[in-house]
Amino acid sequence: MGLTPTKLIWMNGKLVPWNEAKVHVLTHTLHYGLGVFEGIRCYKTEKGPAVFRLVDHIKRLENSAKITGMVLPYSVDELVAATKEMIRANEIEECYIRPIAFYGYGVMGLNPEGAPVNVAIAAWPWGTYLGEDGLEKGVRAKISPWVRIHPRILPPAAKLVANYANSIFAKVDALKSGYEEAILLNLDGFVTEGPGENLFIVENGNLVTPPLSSGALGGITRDSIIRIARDEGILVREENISKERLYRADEAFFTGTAAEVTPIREIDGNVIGSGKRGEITGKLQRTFFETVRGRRPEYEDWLDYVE
Ligand code: PPE
Repeated sequence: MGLTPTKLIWMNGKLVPWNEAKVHVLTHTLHYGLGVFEGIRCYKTEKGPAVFRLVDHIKRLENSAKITGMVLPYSVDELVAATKEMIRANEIEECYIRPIAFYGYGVMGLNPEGAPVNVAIAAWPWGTYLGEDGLEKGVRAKISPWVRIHPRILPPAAKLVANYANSIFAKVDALKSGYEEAILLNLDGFVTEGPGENLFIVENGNLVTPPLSSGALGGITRDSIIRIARDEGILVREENISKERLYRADEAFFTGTAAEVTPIREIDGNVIGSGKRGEITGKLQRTFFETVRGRRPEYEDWLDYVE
């Protein structure tokens, strides 16, 4: 993804010009991977730019930090205010927001004690994650030869920088094999998620998604889709999904801040359902986009207006 710079990045309490938001090469997290981050989207609405579930994302950042033993030098309220201040200063209507907390310069060696905790929040325009075509027609996915990190190895419940090496391996393998996205199984052979998305299937009109105990991240889009589906009268179950069950699903889709709601039309060469965006997937996708763009009063609580 080529980056399109915006004007300012919030860094440790100040707005700094995009090109000046730099770190030292002896930044602790750069060497050992112990940093935590978030991915959030801001959408254009009739009432101005609105950040989708901002507080929930910042709370997850704080929880990721807690899981890894990092103490954030800012409160949730301060980071929520900083995010909105940064968007206003950049005068952008739609963007992807990337808060990151990392151990900075000061100590080397594995023990991060004594390294300062730095926090930055950047934003840039980011279109569709898996292509405009993907949103409409669905993507082709491959079950990864890489196994999703087990909770006794690294904490899959945290958005820990180091976890993403596992995701990158799976993503690159899928792309090299001619697919658009990967699906990772856990050590027991059950479906967990994509490298940067949660996964749902439709079976006989019901939604099924792997439980968080499978090793999937507690996605905020996942949570939103569960709520929307239940409100629309669709039964949602959290159950282990085997590879075989995945192959014979009526519909399948990914959810994520970046990926939004992206249908899956093929897995390992097996056509899923009709090979097109499924009916229930399409319905949930429509409601999701109406929600984030402020056209669903019942989900208005999820929007944090910037102005
Ligand atoms: N699982 C993983 C591993 C994951 O990284 C994400 C988000 C999700 C599920 C979905 O979570 P949520 O965004 O709360 O619905 N992945 C972020 C990073 C993507 C990237 O390529 O960078 C994102 O979507 O922002």
